[in-house]
Amino acid sequence: MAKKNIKKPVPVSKPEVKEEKKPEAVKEVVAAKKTEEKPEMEKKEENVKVAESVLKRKTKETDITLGLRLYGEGKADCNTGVGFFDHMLESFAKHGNFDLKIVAKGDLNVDTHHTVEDVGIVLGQAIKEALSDKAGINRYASFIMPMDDALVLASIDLCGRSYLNFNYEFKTERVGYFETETVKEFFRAVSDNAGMNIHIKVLDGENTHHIIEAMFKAFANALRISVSKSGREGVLSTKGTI
Ligand SMILES: [Mn+2]
Repeated sequence: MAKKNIKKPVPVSKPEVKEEKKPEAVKEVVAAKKTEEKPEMEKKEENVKVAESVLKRKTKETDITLGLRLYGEGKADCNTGVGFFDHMLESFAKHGNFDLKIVAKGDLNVDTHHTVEDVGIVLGQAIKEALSDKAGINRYASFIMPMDDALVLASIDLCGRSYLNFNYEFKTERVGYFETETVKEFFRAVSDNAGMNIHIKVLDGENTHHIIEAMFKAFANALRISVSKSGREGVLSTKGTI
């Protein structure tokens, strides 16, 4: 790890989480969306119209409220107190066409680890809950995301079992005051809690910001495709359940 690349940590003891972002607001956002008509979606599969969840998780380290709509419009409002992480989560929502609202108050006076990992835990739980019985979806998807110098593959299987294949070592320790080693912890937490295989491979790239952003966008696109309707009936498994 090249020392010269390590920026001095920006003081993070006062994360700027806006006061008006109360937990109830997430419910209001999702509840409001329920009233918006999506006729062609609602006619098809039961799991499409309920493919959303609102979760709250509080520990001594973090307090997180998260609302997710899998078949959304790419709208996001993420306030974790870590600017680069908010940027990644909003990219994830935009490119996955999800609606995502997150208010996370973590122990940023320690570091960004707990906040990033715990948002991954709650996002994984929300994906699992929103997917319901997984009937009629593609289940698998792979996506190769170019972003300037970066080229990143994400391949996922919503199989109900967790597995993470992520062996990329970042050349820089931080982007802003986001710690790059937490990217792997984020995807591990999503995999564990959604019950999802996630493979992420960096095929090329120099710039750490680009590489991480390409990871989130590749993952978003793979998830968007895997939760999309396959046109086939039932669950895609010889076991009859996933
Ligand atoms: Mn960017």
